[in-house]
Amino acid sequence: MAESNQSSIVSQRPIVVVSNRLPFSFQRTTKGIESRPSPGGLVSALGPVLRKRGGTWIGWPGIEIREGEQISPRGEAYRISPVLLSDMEINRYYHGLSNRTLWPMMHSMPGRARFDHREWDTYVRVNQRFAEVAVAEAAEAGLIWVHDYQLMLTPTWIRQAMPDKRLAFFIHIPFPPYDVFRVLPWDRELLRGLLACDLIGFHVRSYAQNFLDCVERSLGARVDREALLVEYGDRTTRVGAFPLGIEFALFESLASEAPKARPAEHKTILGVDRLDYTKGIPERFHAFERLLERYPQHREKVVLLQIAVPSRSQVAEYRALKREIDEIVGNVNGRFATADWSPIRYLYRSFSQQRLAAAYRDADVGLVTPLRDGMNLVAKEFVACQVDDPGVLILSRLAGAADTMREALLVNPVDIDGTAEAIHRALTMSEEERISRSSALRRREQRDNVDAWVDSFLRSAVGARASLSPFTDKDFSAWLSDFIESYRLALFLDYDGTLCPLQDHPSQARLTPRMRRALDACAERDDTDVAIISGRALRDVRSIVGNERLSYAGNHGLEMSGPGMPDFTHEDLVHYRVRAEELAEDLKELSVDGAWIEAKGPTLTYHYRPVPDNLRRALVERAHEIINQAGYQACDAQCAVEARPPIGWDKGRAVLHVLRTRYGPSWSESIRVVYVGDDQTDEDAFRFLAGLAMTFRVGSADTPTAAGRRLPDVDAVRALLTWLGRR
Ligand code: ADQ
Repeated sequence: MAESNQSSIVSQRPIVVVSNRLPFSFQRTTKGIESRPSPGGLVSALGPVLRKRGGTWIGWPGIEIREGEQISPRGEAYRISPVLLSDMEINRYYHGLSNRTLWPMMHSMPGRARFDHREWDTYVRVNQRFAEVAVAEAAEAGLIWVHDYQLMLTPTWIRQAMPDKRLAFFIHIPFPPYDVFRVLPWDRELLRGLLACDLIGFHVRSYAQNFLDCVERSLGARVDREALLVEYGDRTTRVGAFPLGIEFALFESLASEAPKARPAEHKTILGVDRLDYTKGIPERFHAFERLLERYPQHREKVVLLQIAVPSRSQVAEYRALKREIDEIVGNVNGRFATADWSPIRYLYRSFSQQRLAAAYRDADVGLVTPLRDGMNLVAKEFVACQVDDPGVLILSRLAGAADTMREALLVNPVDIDGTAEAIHRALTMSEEERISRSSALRRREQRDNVDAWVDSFLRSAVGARASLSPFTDKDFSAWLSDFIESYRLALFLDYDGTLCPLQDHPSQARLTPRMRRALDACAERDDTDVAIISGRALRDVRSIVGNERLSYAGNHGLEMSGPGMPDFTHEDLVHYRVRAEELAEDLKELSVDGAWIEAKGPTLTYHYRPVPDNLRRALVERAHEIINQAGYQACDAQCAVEARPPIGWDKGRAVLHVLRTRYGPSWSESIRVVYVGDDQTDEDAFRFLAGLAMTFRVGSADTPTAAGRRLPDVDAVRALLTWLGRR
């Protein structure tokens, strides 16, 4: 089916939304559990989409749900599926790893972060649980849409269970630069989790660029900065900037309808925030204090009204912040207050949207000064509510919102003097200028409202699947030129899955003429030594490749032969030839449904590629049992279980043997090493060579790897060999 056809079908199908919290708050009453929709743009924007197409919203309900209790709100046209979490899980996954580690790290405040492996383990488990619930709900869905930093690993397991399902992610907070993100002990895991998606959305382009830097530098992924694409193994992920908007019409009408207060005796500067250290509340108070110092004409004429909604009070930093703010308010008021005027009015509580809208409308200045903020919706709500005499928005240039809200007075929130000047300018701004700025801001927010955001995200999420253009010489030059320079090159290549695609039967795996030419070109160079390192028997791999200039390692390096080194057979192998024959006998009971045994002298491989998926697990488990009982090591390979003698020898040890024999103990000073493989058994070599060589893992992005980079498929390996052959 054509891709565009497919995407229009996808776009009609139900959606599964996954977020930390459900879009309702629940309360246990005598009549059972009662629910109330949570206020907020995201809920009101996604609700109608879910109602129209059907679907499920998955999240943590925020209260303990007992066995058999129903929580789906009555009359709702979409399903609610709770993920139940214990107190311990909430503590470690939510208050811990999410709010004490990821929140400060993502806001580029590593000094506030703490790193605890137990919390990480719980984060992993809880993310997996969210994934399991999503998979159970998503059979019919055209899209699974996961939200925010609490669930960055969840896509991993969804992708494993549903390789073809459309899977998208939106990050509501900033994505920090590489130098900050890599401080996280689990940076690679988190990046890999996100890359299981087809689309990752950020508020602004610079966050997407930071993400591209991270996946390129930490994971060795290939990125296209123009097209905003990431290729990681066999998967391509699109990234993009989707600046979130608000329910503009709702705020505008709330502001128009709210009862008017009597004319104020003073001007009002308004701050509205969750009480969070990223919001820059102390800095804002200090800037206001500086204004009163510098411009005494504003004393007794201006009030700073700060509405702060309590937040995350389980976290010590937030309690400390509350104390700090109380103290600053006390100091400033103590210093400047007169008998009938206090400069700061500080309300520590939540406001209804109606009261909030009235406060926005009646303010002369909206003071939005976060130290870092993914977007910041308060700035947008303030703008939407300027229905009468418009107030002036002062906005931190460190908020995502500043990317588009250019007509605001932009400030650096840590520059106290600069912010004080901006407040003075706002308080004294002419009506004409206020109207010009406000109407430009309002027009944009009206157009780019939350519905437009949902539309554009969904269009991208179900649109045609993207892929990067094929590898060019430029890619390999960037990766390898500085590394190889003019050194001699030792090139190690796995065979099956690396030089030719995996086949049902190993005898069908042949080099294509183009691959053979690329390989021969490398082998013909005087400054390049090529070794094929395979799980096949030595004789087999040598005859199938058939180029005598190459070295060969068979049985994962237990036997080796090639120019420049004496033939090698591991000394313990003689003991295993007979035992391997006996093991082959024992395994015969598993030669069913097309599964078969490849005898390779001292080792053997049990192949189960032809076996139907649902029968594989039992066979593999039994194969492991039989192999282990026979005193061999059972190792999983691609649709196969290898039986290897437990003699502490693997591809890593074999590579080291070749390098030392051929080039001497100080080989790393005289040559450069490149290793390419696709298999679990190549991981031993990747680990051994970490920091010593350039390593590439071919194929699926799902399996973690110790290799420095990934290549999507055998064609990319051919492109690499072609480049190496003519470098
Ligand atoms: P938040 O950090 O919560 O959101 P923000 O975007 O400003 O920050 O949203 C706050 C919301 O809470 C606003 O809708 C506001 O009206 C409401 N609110 C604040 N104080 C309140 C009070 N006292 N009473 C009632 N309501 C109050 C995260 C990211 C942001 C990103 C959003 C959405 O940190 O950068 O913009 O998600 O993606």
